[in-house]
Amino acid sequence: MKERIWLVGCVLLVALLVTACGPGGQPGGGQQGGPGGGAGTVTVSEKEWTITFPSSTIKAGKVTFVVKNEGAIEHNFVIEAARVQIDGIQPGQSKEVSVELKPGTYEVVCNIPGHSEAGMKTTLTVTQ
Ligand SMILES: [Cu+2]
Repeated sequence: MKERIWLVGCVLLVALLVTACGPGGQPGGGQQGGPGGGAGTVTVSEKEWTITFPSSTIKAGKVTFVVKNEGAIEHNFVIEAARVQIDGIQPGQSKEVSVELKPGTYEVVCNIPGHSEAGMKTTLTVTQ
């Protein structure tokens, strides 16, 4: 009987966590498609030591990156080939940048010394 209560408790907890995330909690769906093509808004998560995109492939055109620092220290968001640079994103803070992306492969990094080497480096593929 005791185990059963535990089980119910766990199920409730999971349900609660899922609900807490709510709509939009799950970053992107990949099908946001803003006006005039493009990927619309793409929410990027940064923390030690990863940069996470909802999808490693997005559509060319106008895109707004909303970069959220979910880590404990400051991070930057840099896509050199697209002339994108956001400096000084503090823990818990979000900053955004809009850019027109052409098809290609872009390297995305946090350019604070040591961070990309530690893993804050990823590749974004932009398709036609
Ligand atoms: Cu960093």
